[in-house]
Formats: sequence, structure tokens, C-alpha cells
Amino acid sequence: MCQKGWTSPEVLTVSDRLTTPLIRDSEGNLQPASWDVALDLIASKITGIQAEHGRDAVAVFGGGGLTNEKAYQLGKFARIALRTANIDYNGRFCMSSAAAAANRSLGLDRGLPFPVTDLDDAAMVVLVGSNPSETMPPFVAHLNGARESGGLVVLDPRRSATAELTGPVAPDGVSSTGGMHIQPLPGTDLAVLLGIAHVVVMEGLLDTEYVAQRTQGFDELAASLASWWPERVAQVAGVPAPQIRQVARQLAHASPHRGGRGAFIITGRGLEQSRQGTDGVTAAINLALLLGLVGRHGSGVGTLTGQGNGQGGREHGQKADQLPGYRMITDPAARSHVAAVWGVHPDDLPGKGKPAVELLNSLGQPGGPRALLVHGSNVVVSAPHATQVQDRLKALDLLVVCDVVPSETAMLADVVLPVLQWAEEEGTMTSLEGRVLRRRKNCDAPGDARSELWVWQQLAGRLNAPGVWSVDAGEVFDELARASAGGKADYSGLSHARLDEHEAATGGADGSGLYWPVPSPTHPGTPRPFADAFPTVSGRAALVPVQHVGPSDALSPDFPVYLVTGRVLQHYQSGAQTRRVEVLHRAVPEVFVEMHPLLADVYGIDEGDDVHLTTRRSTARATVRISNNIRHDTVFMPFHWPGLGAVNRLTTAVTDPISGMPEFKVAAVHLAGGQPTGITGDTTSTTPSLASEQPTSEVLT
Ligand SMILES: Nc1nc2c(c(=O)[nH]1)N[C@H]1C(S)=C(S)[C@@H](COP(=O)(O)OP(=O)(O)OC[C@H]3O[C@@H](n4cnc5c(=O)[nH]c(N)nc54)[C@H](O)[C@@H]3O)O[C@H]1N2
Ligand SMILES: Nc1nc2c(c(=O)[nH]1)N[C@H]1C(S)=C(S)[C@@H](COP(=O)(O)OP(=O)(O)OC[C@H]3O[C@@H](n4cnc5c(=O)[nH]c(N)nc54)[C@H](O)[C@@H]3O)O[C@H]1N2
Ligand SMILES: [Mo]
Repeated sequence: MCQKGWTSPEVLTVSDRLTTPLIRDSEGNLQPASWDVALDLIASKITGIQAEHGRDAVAVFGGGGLTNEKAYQLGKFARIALRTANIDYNGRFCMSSAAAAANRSLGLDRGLPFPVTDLDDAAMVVLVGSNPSETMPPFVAHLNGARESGGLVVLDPRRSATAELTGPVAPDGVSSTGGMHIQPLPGTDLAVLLGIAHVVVMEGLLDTEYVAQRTQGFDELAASLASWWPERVAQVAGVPAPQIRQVARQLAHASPHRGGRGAFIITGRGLEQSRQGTDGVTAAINLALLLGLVGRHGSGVGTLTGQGNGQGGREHGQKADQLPGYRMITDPAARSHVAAVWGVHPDDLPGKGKPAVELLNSLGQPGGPRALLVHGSNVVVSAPHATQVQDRLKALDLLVVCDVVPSETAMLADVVLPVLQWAEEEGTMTSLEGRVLRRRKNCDAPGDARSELWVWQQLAGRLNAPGVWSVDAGEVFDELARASAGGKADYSGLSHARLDEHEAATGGADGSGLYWPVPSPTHPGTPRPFADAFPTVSGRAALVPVQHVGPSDALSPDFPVYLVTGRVLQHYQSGAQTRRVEVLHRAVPEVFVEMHPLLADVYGIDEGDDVHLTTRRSTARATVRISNNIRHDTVFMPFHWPGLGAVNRLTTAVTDPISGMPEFKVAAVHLAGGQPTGITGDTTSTTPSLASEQPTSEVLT
């Protein structure tokens, strides 16, 4: 485990743990209330709002930390109890671009379509915008094989803790003992990937037999790559051309068609949280397909899924456009199947809802939702352009937040409901490799905290909803299994009992859990779904041409520095949980901004100074950390703090046009020491939203 893992029991008993429902009184203060009073109030307000403004006027926001059972029940609650189209979740911030790209190219989105142990013996692993040394420390052991062969390649504008694993740079300035750190300009990885693929094609390094047999679209792809010669990429991405050539040649050498030990290309949020995240991941998949890596044991392409249930949380119906089992809500056959399981008529199911950023920014606007129910996300800290999100939440007639602690979002709510967390509930989670794992109850929740399954049962009853509303996670799982049957993420051969038996048989070690799809009770599970064919219409993977465009928030004389955002080891997400754990708080007590000494010199800034960072949205403040590990033209800020230290005051609400995923990673910023003018209050917006921000999504997956 990492430090957050071994301190996580503390979150169960933090001193301000929510233990009773809270209702905001006429003076604006949250006051304790009974469950009956709180649930009656929510149900009557929902009924009133829907009567006046229509079904879609009530919206739901879920989370990738919820168990499969809760994610499933939440999607069902939205569709048949609230009958609203407007449900989406924080995985839209996290996994949706990788999901959209994998679906488009490979026909299936399973984060890693292979067991993580497959990486152990590979000669090469390329990490594009991922920092697992801090964000998934136990994973780092799987990089040892590649490091020993000098084959770990890390793309990151910072020399992150993971980039550090590539070892000291050799005299040629390109290679190093453990591999290579490529330090591109923020938001230019796509160009780097196009450059590597260009070299693979031009130097004839591709697996021609694999490309002919297992892919389609090669001619168009080759044409699209023709102009991305390494010297052009060097101009666009600010990296040495020899690095591009070397990675291409090294990848070919490691590839199975040349007798190599295997290679993997793995993407993280550094690449994906861009306005071209889907195309960026597509470029990574294209490269892997050209080299014949995908669907072969010992090689592959994948994404490192983020949240505790980031994989399962995106499979069973809390996405705006999906029904359980990865079914599309626009597909008539999918609607019929799921409606039958839920006991409703297919025509009564709503259609596709708005993706997260668009949904949040429509709250309280003319025609937008008037009520929001939040389950497992602290959006006022973690959503892009957070000052605007805060204004939207304040414009609602009803905000209900279910949480375990008084998060910054909960503190804005009209009603707060105290719910259970990990050790207090039964359920399942699905790992980043698609392995379905059991979660077991270990202790009772404090006070009057209740299960969200119970909350939905109670509300469904008050709303006279059809369907069965069990509070038993095993029963909910059985229904989920039936709803997923025949879908891409087919869990129909699984049950809590089967998972328990399997775990007992394997000793509960690393091998426990089964890999979906598991379409029957005797099916052994599917560790490597692409071994024989791709689940596309043709059975082949699609090579999809993509082009580099670059970040939306361009540098200008007023905003001359790049801001990139991300994480530190000790804090988790919006920090709602980890800021409450004493050792984690002490390790990194406040928000910082990392900058290169040369940049600090330009601004006359010293280590420990308080600086103000301003983008076209708003201003935030942070304490300076000087570091040689970052590009001269770029500063880095983690997003784990609220108030004036919230980096999402600065980020843009521009989203990827295919996935709806926000461009969290890159903004243009202005730096200044001292007190800026015009900021008042805590997280209140002082800057109107930009006309250029039009988050819309044509295709969601
Ligand atoms: N400690 C900790 N661990 C976590 C989490 C946490 O909050 N804290 N959250 C979990 C979740 S939900 C997720 S999604 C994962 C995220 O895991 P990661 O994707 O590893 O995390 P990030 O720090 O967001 O981003 C990774 C790196 O991207 C770099 N980066 C920024 N801009 C760019 C760019 O333009 N190009 C490239 N190539 N890199 C860029 C950053 O410098 C950073 O080092 O972590 C999970 N694990
Ligand atoms: N600038 C910037 N912003 C980012 C990112 C970035 O890299 N840069 N990354 C984005 C990514 S990848 C993600 S995943 C998001 C994450 O950001 P958030 O969605 O805000 O995630 P958390 O902070 O984990 O919030 C989860 C909330 O749910 C509560 N909770 C825990 N368990 C349960 C439960 O079982 N039920 C309920 N109802 N509540 C529970 C927690 O106490 C917490 O308040 O942030 C995104 N924001
Ligand atoms: Mo995430």
C-alpha cells in the first residue's frame, strides 16, 4: 500500500465525520435533522421542481469511488425513479477520453486489457503523462523489468518521481540507464506520439503482418503521419528529435515481431486531460497497433484507471450516455433489455444526458436543472473553472450532497446526508485490469450514517417509483449481473458467492477476482480480451488518423507561462479525505506551486514566497517551491486544496469534443508576488466566463 492506504482507517473516525442528516435553516445554517424529515423534504422538493420544470430539472452527479452496486443503483435511480436524462459523474473528468479512444479503435474500454503482471517481463514501457510513483506506488514494481533493460520511457513536462526512475542522463544527452525522460511542452504529447509513429512507418519498423491481419485503415493513417518528421515535432513539442527516433527504434526492437521481450504503451491523465485527450490516446493506440503490440501476451496498450472503482464505476450506468454492462442508452436493443430487468417500458427510459462539465455549467441556468443530487464527488474543488461551478451550485433550488465528511461541496448543500464508506459496506469494485473484487464490511458506521442503497430505496418509495430497491449489496449485484448480460462488460456469470468462493480457492492473493466479461457461471473470466479478435464489427482494430492542435488556452504577453496540474503522493483528489488525516496533512499541509529557478529569477520570486497566479478565469494563491525538475516555461500545482489555493479556480472549462473530458492539464498563467487586487471571499468568482468556453459533446462514450 501507499501512505494513503495505510492511513485510510483514520478517515472512518475523523472528528468531523458526518453522523446525522443536516438541513439548512432559514438563517442559512446546517442543522441536524432526522432521516424521515430530511428524506420527506428532498422528495417533496423534487416532486415540486419536476412538476414545474420537467423531469430533467433534477440532475444527479455520481462518483468513480462508488462500488459497482451503488454506481448501478444510482444510474437506475436517475432513470426510473427521477426519470431524468441528467446524470453524469466525476469519471468524466478522469476516464472518458481513454474510454472513448479505446471504444473507437479497439471496440472495448477496459483500462488494461491484460493482467498488470504482464508488464513485469517487458523490455519496454512507455508512460505518457502518468506519474505512478506518486499516484499508484504499488504499480511501480511492475516497471522493474523495463527499467533493468533501459526501457522505461516517461513523457512529462516535469521530471516527476516516475521520470526520476529512468535514471541519470547519459553523456549523449538522450538515453539514460533506466530509460528516457521526454519533457515535452504541456499539451504536445500527441505531436510526440505522431513523431514516433512517423519514424516507425518511414523506417519500416512496423509489424506488417499484424497490421494486415488485425487492423484496418493503414493507408489513411500512414498519410496522416507523413508530415510529422522528428524535426517538426521537435519544434512543436520542444523535445530533441533524436529522442523521438530512439524511442521508435527501441520500441521496434522490443516488439514481438522482431523477437523482442515485449513493449507496453500506457497513458495517464497528463495526456488525457487535454482538449484532444481522445485523439491523444488514439495516437498511443495507433502506435501500439503499428508495432503489433495489442492482444499479444507480454505486450499491449492501456490506460491507468484512477479512482478506487474507476473501472467498474464507468460500466454500469452512471455515465450520461450509458446503461449497465456498457450498453449505450441510445441503442433500442439495450433499452429493451435493461427496461425489462427494471420492470419498466423502454419508452419510459430517458435519453442521453449532458456530460459533467456541461451539466454543471447548466445548473440554475434557463432551461437547466434546478436540483442536483451529489454522490461521491467534491465538485466545488475538483471541477474545472471551479468559481463558475460554485456560482452554478448557488443558483440551484435544491442541492443534496451524500458524503462521509463535510466536504466543501457538502457545505453548500441544502440537505446533507451522512453515508457509509469503504470498511462499512459490502460490495464489489473492479480493478484497472477489469478484475471484479469483493469489498467486505469490517465495522459499523458511526452515529446515524446509512447506506446509499437505503437512501435510494427510501427516496424511490417516496417518489412512487417502479422497480425493486434492495438494500442488500449481494441482491443488487445479482440484478446488475442480469442487466449487464450480453453487454460488453458482462458480469452475468458473477455473484458475490462466486467471487467469495474464487477468493477462498486462490487464497485471496493477487490472483483473486475474475476478469470481465464473465458471461456464464462456469466461464473462467477474460484476462486478455483481444487475444483472438477485437470486439468491433470487422473483428479488426481501427487505425484512426488524428492531428495535433494544441492547448486551447494559448500563451500571450499577459499570460506567458504554462500551468500544469496534478497530484502529490499524500493527498487524494479534492483532499476531502486526506486533508483530515493528520500525518498526510502534516506531510504536505498547504498548496504549493513548483517552478524552475530560472523562471523564479525572472519574477524575482524566492522559495517559500506567496505568489498569486492568474488565468483568464480567476486568481489563486500558492507557496513557491523552487525545483530543477520542471521545464523553465511551466509551473505545476496540485489540485487537493480548496479556497484560494484551489487550482481549479484557474483551469479552463474547455472539453474534448468527443469525450466531454476537461482540459485540466494546461492553462496559460500570469505570476505575481504580493496581494492581487480584486479577489474577495473564499472561492467566489470575480471573472465572468469566457465566450470561447462552449463545452458541448456530440459523441459520448
Ligand atoms: N496520491 C494520489 N494518488 C492518486 C490520486 C490522487 O489524487 N492522489 N488520484 C487517483 C486518480 S482519480 C487518478 S485519475 C490517478 C491519476 O494519476 P496520474 O495520471 O499519474 O496523475 P496526475 O498527477 O494527474 O498526472 C500525471 C502527470 O501528468 C503530468 N502532466 C501535466 N501536463 C502534462 C502534459 O501536457 N503532458 C504530459 N505528458 N504530462 C503532463 C504531470 O506533471 C503529472 O506528473 O491517480 C490516482 N491516484
Ligand atoms: N486541476 C485538476 N483537477 C482535477 C484533476 C486534475 O488532475 N487536475 N483530476 C480530476 C480527476 S481525474 C478526478 S477523478 C476528480 C476527482 O475529484 P472528486 O470527484 O472531487 O473526488 P474526491 O475528492 O475523491 O471526492 C469524493 C467525495 O466523496 C466522498 N465519498 C467517499 N466515499 C463515498 C461514498 O461511498 N459515497 C459518497 N456519497 N461519498 C463518498 C469523499 O468524502 C469526497 O468528499 O478530480 C478531477 N479534477
Ligand atoms: Mo481520476
